[in-house]
Formats: sequence, C-alpha cells, structure tokens
Amino acid sequence: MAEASENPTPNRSGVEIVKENSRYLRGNIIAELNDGTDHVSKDSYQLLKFHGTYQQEDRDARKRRDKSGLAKHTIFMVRCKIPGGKLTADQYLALDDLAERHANKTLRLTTRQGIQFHGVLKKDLHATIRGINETMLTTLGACGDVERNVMCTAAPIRDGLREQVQAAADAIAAHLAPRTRAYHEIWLNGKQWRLEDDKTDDEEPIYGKTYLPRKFKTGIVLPDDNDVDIYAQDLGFVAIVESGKILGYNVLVGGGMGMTHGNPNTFPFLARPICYIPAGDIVRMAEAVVKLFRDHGNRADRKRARIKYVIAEWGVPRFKEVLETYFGSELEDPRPVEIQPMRLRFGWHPQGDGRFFYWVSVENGRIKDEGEFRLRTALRTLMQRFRPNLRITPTQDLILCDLPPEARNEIETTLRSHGVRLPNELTLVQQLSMACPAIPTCGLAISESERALPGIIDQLEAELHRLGLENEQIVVRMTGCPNGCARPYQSDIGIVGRSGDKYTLFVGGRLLGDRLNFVLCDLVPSARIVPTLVPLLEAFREQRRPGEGFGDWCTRMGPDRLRALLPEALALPPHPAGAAS
Ligand code: SRM
Ligand code: SF4
Repeated sequence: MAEASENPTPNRSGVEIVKENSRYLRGNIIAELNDGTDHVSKDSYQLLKFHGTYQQEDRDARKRRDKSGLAKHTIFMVRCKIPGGKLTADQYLALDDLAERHANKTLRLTTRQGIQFHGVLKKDLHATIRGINETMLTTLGACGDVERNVMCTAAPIRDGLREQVQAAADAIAAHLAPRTRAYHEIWLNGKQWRLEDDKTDDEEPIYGKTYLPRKFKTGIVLPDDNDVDIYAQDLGFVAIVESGKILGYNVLVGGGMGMTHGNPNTFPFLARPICYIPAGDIVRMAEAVVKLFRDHGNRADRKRARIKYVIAEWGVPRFKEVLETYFGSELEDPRPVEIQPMRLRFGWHPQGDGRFFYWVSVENGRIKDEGEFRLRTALRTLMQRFRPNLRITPTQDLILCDLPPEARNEIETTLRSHGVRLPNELTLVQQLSMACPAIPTCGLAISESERALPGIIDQLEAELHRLGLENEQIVVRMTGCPNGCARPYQSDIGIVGRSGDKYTLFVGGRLLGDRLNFVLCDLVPSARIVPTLVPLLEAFREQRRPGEGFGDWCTRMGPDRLRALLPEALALPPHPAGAAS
C-alpha cells in the first residue's frame, strides 16, 4: 500500500504551507489562545478548523459597530463530530449546558449529523472544547482537510443491518481520525510540545504532514433508505444485503456540492459507482481512497481540491485502476442494487425490539427557545425524564430512541406545551426542507438562508394547499451561497444565495438525490421566489403523468419550456453558474 507522501508539489496553496509548518496542527495556537485578544491570526484560523472550530464574525453586529467605530465582534463556531449522529441523553444534556454557558444558547443540528455551537467567545473556547471532550464526544477533525463526520443511516430499527452500518461508520471514523497529539496538548492536558518532541514523523501515518488537499466526507447507507444523500459523499458505501445480512458494499466516489457562481471550473457532481468490496474490507477501502486523494488531489487550487475533480478528470476506469494500487488487489465491479429514497418516519414508530422511537422535526436544525416556541426546554425536559438514546438525522432532525410504549403521550404533551408542533401537524414540504445557517454567522454567506426559509415555506405551503398539492414530496433546500451545505443541487427546488436578497432558483432534483437539478432563473428577490414557482406548480398539476414528482416533471419539461411559463423579466437566459452533471 502507498505510504504517506511528503513530497512538496511545485505549486502549492498557502494553506499547504501553513499545514506543513504547523508541527502536526500545533502552530501558534496555544500562545494565541492566551494572548488576551478576542481573535486569532490567519494561520491559526486555518489550523483551528482541524480542531473543530471556525473564527467568525457576528454579521448582525457589523453595521452597528462600523458606525460606532468599533472593531468587528469576533465569535467562534464549534462543531462536534458524531459518527452516525449517535449520542446519549447525558451527552446531549452536557452539550445543552455548554450552549447555555459559553455559546448563544442554541444548538444547531447539522446536515452531516453533527452538532454546532455558535457565538462562542475566544476566552470560552478552551472550556467549550474541553467540556465537549468530557462528555466523550470530540471536535477533532469535525472541520479541516481530513475525514469529516462519517454519516450513516439514522432510523434506529433493530434489524441487525443498521447496527452493522453504525459499527462500520464508527470504525472508519476511528481509523481516519487525525492521530496528532496536538489536540490533547491544546485542549485537554495542557502539556506543551517541546523541540525534542519533533521526531513525530510517525504522528500521522495515513495523512502525513500536510494532511489531505481538502475536506473528505464519507457516508454509508442501506439501499432501501438513502437518508445520507449517498450521491453527495466524497466516498459512499451502499450495503449489498442478502438474506438479511450485509455481504459487502458498492463503493461510490466523487460526490460534492460546492461551486462558485460564475466559475465553470467548479461544479456539483454526483458520486460514481466504482467497485464492490466484501463487508470486512470497508475500513481498508476507506483508507485506500483517502490515500489516493492525499496523493492525487489538487494542492494548488483549493477550489478544485475535492476528489470529485479527480474523478471528473480521470474518468471511472482510470480511477479504479489507480485505486487498485492503493487497495492492494483487483477490484470487483459494483453489484446491481436499487437505491431507494429516504424513508419518512416522523413521529412515533416501533424499533422492532419492543421499544419505540420518536422522530422530532427540528426546523433547519436549530434547537432554541424563542418566545412561545421553547423546543430547547422541551427537549431538555424529555432528556431528563426518559434518558433516551439519540440520533441526529442527515436532515437536521432529532430521533429520541429506545422509548417505552407509554412514553408517547407525555412526549407529545411536553412538545405541545412548549409551543412545538408535532411532526404530523407540519406539512410535508416543511418536514422535508432544509436551510444552512448563513447570516449572521457564516463568513461565506452572500444571502440569508436559515432565517429566510421559514417565511418562504409558509408561502409555499399556502400555494400547495390551494393547488391541492400538499401531499406531494417536494424537497426544498436553501443555502446562503453556492457552497451547497444543505445539498440544494439534488432537491426538487434549490434556492441558492446569489447577491444580497437575490437568489438563483434550481429545479429538477428529487428526494432520492440521484439527479442534479438545473437553473430555472437567476437573481430572484426573496419575495418573488414563491410567485415565480406558482406557474410551474400549476402546470405540473395539469400536465404531470400519474405518480410523477415535481422534480421529475421539471426534468421532463426541460429548462426552456419551464422558463416559457415564467414572467418575462425572469425568463431571461440564466447566469452561467448552472449545476454541472
Ligand atoms: Fe458546509 C463551508 C456549514 C455541510 C459544503 N460550511 C462551511 C462553513 C464552515 C463556512 C466557512 O467555511 O467559513 C459553514 C459554517 C456556517 C455556520 O455559521 O455554522 C458551513 N456545512 C455547514 C453546516 C453546518 C450546514 C448545515 O446546515 O448543517 C453543515 C455541517 C456538517 C457537519 O456536521 O460536518 C455543512 N457543507 C456541508 C455539506 C453537506 C454535506 O456534507 O453533506 C456540503 C456539500 C457537500 C460538499 O462538501 O461538497 C458543504 N461547506 C461546504 C463548502 C463547499 C466545499 C467545496 O467543495 O467547494 C464550504 C466552503 C469551503 O469549504 O471552502 C463549506
Ligand atoms: Fe455558509 Fe454557504 Fe455553507 Fe450556507 S452554504 S453555511 S452560506 S458556506
């Protein structure tokens, strides 16, 4: 198997130099954490990502502070890496407590089954990350150029298969976690690195000194429940099940959403099937793909540094050939398998072992108390009362697991009495929608997302109801920029921040996530988004074939016929930032 490559590439991005000089992610972090300022340097900003935290600015405060001549209000986002989104009630309660003491009193469930804190001040960063570790969770590798949170199918059905998939996710996460001792030194035991310690070349046997060219994401699914959006993963494993057992996995490589408006060299891409492996080889395969990416990913241009661009440039046959050299043996072709969309299981369901789970719909993943709506308190109450095990879903929701049959009534009463609507009181379009955080925390946001989507969904719900389409599975995903954190390019309707209050509208994907959508129109003001979609929904209702979904219909119609339905001003040729296939 190929060994860690330390050869400098001729043309490397600045981040590559920062990583190489960082002594395995130590850099100057300890000194800067203690320098009495509210922020860190550019180099530490890059290195801190690997430790699971991003320096951000409170963008709501920006105008006010600019006017008063104040410097920007620096805050930190802290992300927990939780394979398969699996945690205990005690861990959740400890995180909730940290959110109260050190963050903005909210918890944010992510699209990769993680949990984020927002608004942490630099002076509280150490206590926050240490506190997370005391609960036996980690932030190491939640961000940065390494394997990110490993996702797997979330519903806690006790069928023997899901347990196996979770165990595989845990094993990959453990194997590909950074091995540097820097994390412990900085956040846990305070023992500082000394010059004589610098014989640590063995510290990262898989990654080497410069880690990966860019982030790397892995997901595992059962074929009848594609809840992790397997086609969006850098590396996806689809279980091949025979006689109730997982025999092996089809390996898919090259999914990714990020693109930059106006830069045709960047594009969303769906993962391609490469090969089949026996179940016992899953960790070995994950390591082989990571090493291939380590050595062949682009280290000069970070915008082109994802494994999807390796696949797009090489094609599948060459990729498979090179992968064989890393894996160490010939690879079988993928096995035939039919992948089904995510199964909707909101509310109360049997697990198959006499216990039940309750899937709570969390709007855009934000757990908060705000006015009459007190989801955070309700969840804390339920955690203390039932101590359920938990699963965070890839759709930013929370599942309370292992509940006794008699718990249902009390759960529903508690949610209701805290102003939280039960999943069956929400429309399908709301249950299925997702938005990324965007403004005020995300430094890359061009437009609002998490705060804008609820209003858009309200309008859309009313129109769908008027048209009798309220039972359609229409997936709406919104992001504040084209990076695609809510995976908007696979959904029936994608709303992507373009310029302030204006958005690019995409249509034509679907819940299964196996098809990219395309640009319908560009620069649509937020107030015009739903009115723009209404003529399409009306035509869909009239012209659809039996069983045809909205995204399927849009794809059959094609962009030109759809644009002919729009008001003239919007039917202009779109901006060239369309999703590539
Ligand atoms: Fe993301 C960057 C939030 C899932 C593609 N993402 C960011 C940052 C860290 C902004 C930054 O770099 O300064 C955002 C922090 C905002 C904030 O204030 O919290 C951010 N991404 C998120 C989360 C929280 C969105 C959410 O609604 O839950 C998700 C955290 C997942 C986790 O727990 O690890 C999140 N991001 C995704 C996904 C979806 C996925 O992985 O399934 C994608 C698309 C898949 C992909 O990677 O291609 C995604 N995020 C990006 C990109 C584009 C990368 C690219 O290839 O170009 C960026 C920008 C970057 O890396 O430079 C980005
Ligand atoms: Fe930020 Fe863009 Fe990701 Fe939204 S999609 S969280 S705006 S990087």
